[in-house]
Amino acid sequence: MGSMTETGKLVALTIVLLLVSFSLFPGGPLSTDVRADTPQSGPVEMSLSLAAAASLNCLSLSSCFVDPGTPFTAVASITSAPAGGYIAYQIDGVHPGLVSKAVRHAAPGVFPIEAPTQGVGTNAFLAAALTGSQPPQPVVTYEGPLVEVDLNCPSAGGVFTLSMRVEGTVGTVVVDQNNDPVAITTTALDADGDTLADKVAAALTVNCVDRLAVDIDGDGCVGARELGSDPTRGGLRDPKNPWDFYDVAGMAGGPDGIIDLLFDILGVIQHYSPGGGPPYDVQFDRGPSTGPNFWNMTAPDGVIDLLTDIVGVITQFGHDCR
Ligand SMILES: [Ca+2]
Ligand SMILES: [Ca+2]
Ligand SMILES: [Ca+2]
Repeated sequence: MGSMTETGKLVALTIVLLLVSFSLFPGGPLSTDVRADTPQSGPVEMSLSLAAAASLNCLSLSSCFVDPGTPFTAVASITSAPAGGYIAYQIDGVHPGLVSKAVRHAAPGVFPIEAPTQGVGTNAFLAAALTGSQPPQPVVTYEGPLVEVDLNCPSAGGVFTLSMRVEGTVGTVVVDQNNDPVAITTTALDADGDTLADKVAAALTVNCVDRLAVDIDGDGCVGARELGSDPTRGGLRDPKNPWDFYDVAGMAGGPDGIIDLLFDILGVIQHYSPGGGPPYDVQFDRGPSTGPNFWNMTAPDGVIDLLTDIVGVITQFGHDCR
């Protein structure tokens, strides 16, 4: 709690107990590439996202890639305010292995009474603010970024985890307004030393690796290949589109990095299902191309037909990312 006053602490704790359900969402004016999950239905939701000037790719709900040696910003936001509004926030986060360069309040116009941010230069941060200095504090329904933390991917690379936490007494279960239980089961995590255990409420993995050297979308082609100009080597594709390299598991084989007749083309043909019934199998399905090339295909659309799927895999015959 650091320098928060006792009154502020109580208010902040109350709000923290409300804000125990977290999600990822594309938020904040800094965001250049973030990943969203399915919007939650609860009255109070928080999110954790990344922003960067360049070299940021987020492809799963909880994993992003940043080039080694480049800066990025973690953004903690409120995405759904309580219906009755609120008067304070507290964000508690950890990022082991990454040292913060700055911790900022992101909504000073809404929360002018700011507790000094804590943790700059360490592996954790704590930030809290109020809408007013004395009761009755103005009640707000603000939704958007609350706290920003500047970090840097080490030149040597590595994989790091950002987490937001809530606190509670061991043995209790905190229930948020969605009735999502958050069990407080350990005192092993108590970064601020207040004897209240810390429960990891949400985490986001940051992969500090060269995105050109890895297969970010998991389709079998590394980024450098997908951005190349030779389609037979995996080029003229999108390193973030997992559906644009039609390598499947036909004839009981697995995806093998090359699109051939026996496994891939025949595999799709054998699952021909223009109506979506048997022998439909989603792994052989693709959605229509978005261009400019036929193989720039989209997510499975529920049918395996001639003009999209079979033609789609045939146009990629011989394309090789091995
Ligand atoms: Ca791709
Ligand atoms: Ca194959
Ligand atoms: Ca299809």
